[in-house]
Amino acid sequence: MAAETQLGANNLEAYFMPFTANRLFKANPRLLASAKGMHYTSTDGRRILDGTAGLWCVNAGHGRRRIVEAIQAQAREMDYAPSFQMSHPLTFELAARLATILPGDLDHVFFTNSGSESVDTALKIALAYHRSQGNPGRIKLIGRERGYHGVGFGGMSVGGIGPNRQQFGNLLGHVDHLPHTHAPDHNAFSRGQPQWGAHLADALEDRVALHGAETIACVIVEPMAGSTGVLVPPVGYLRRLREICDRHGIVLIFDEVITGFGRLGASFACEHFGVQADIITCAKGLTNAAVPMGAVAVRKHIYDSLMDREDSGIELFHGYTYSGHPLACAAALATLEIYREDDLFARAAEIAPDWEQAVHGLRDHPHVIDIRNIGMVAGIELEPRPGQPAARAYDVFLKCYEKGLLTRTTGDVIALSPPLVIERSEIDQLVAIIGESLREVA
Ligand code: PXG
Ligand code: PLP
Repeated sequence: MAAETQLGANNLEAYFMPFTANRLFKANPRLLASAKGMHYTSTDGRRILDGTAGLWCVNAGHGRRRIVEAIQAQAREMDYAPSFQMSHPLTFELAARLATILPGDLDHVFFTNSGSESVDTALKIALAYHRSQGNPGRIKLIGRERGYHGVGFGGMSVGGIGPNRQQFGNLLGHVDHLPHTHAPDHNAFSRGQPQWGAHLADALEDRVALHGAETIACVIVEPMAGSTGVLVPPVGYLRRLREICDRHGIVLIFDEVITGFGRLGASFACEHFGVQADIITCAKGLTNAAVPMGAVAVRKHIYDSLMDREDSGIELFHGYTYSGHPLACAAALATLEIYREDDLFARAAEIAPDWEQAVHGLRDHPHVIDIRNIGMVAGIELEPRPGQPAARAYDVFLKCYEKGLLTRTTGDVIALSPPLVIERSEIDQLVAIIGESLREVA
């Protein structure tokens, strides 16, 4: 055990950081102390513009009083209620509220604590659904290259980011992947959805021909792939996936952990693209990230199929200690109120054209080889430094942070997703800092 003198925030050793270069970070730590609106304040007292809504999750901006007070009041009233064979009123209220904004007949909501748990839950519901339909042979899960579906074994297996899988080796079986949709030769510097690439969805027909539809449970995709570096779906691509799934009785899952709650300028990507998924996963913006929470919404026919049985036993052998945690429900209900009162999804749609214009203004800056955008998301791809993939973008991230802007990089892509409350002047400031940083890095 470490000596007592080593305890405290100055000893960085004990904490094993997630998805972080631990040794590099601990040699030069970046610690945030407080947050309000569009800004963080670091422990060294600097004000930092939040260009990433935390990790794509603080959609309504930081420190919203209504959410803080809802959490405080709930903590005083009841800390926890068991989630199995018991519940509390807020879970039902929240599910019903969500059903009113969820597209189509996505009317039933299962609660989790994160996007990763939502993904594993959605995959399990798809499998259980087919079984309830008398199709126990439908067990294959189809993901997509470059997909990110969190870090559980299910999400990792259907995911398509090499390093996230390769370190672990032991993945789920019966998984296949569609090709990714990134096509810079055709689509570089597209504004919004690229025109070329709807036919890439036809790879699903090839998978059906290969495996047989009667073996395939579901297809899971991010409607817009975020973590891999902002890949916007080509016009017509998602609709074509939907058609092929319909033709073959395959459950279509949209992983809306990033795209949910206004990020694209609509409640969900389903609504934005006019394509109905059978199951959607969400998390992040559900509580404005104030308390961890995720959710899985399923269409009526899936829920009904699971409920339609003779016995009176448990219909789904799945759940979490903290499914529908009271503090998370209180935070989510307050968050949904803010989204409605501020009409925040519409606001995102309204400022998205200015956002697009501003980020594409970086086109002629050094190192830039592509800029992609949709809603309040942008990806700026840099030419990698020879032999040092991701190093240049990481240096831009560090420069921006020094200059008071939080960005996120993945490979050589700078990914931007500010809170939806960002002002036009702040968009200008954000773009100016990135521009300066691009000029200063080698
Ligand atoms: N699915 C999708 C589409 C996601 O984007 C998850 C699942 C997993 O959610 P949890 O809550 O278990 O982390 C995500 C999460 C980044 C970044 O900067 C993206 C995520 C998380 C952290 C960082 O790209 N996405
Ligand atoms: N591991 C053990 C030993 C447990 O008892 C439980 C839950 O009771 C879990 C894991 C799962 O934890 P959670 O429900 O928080 O996901």
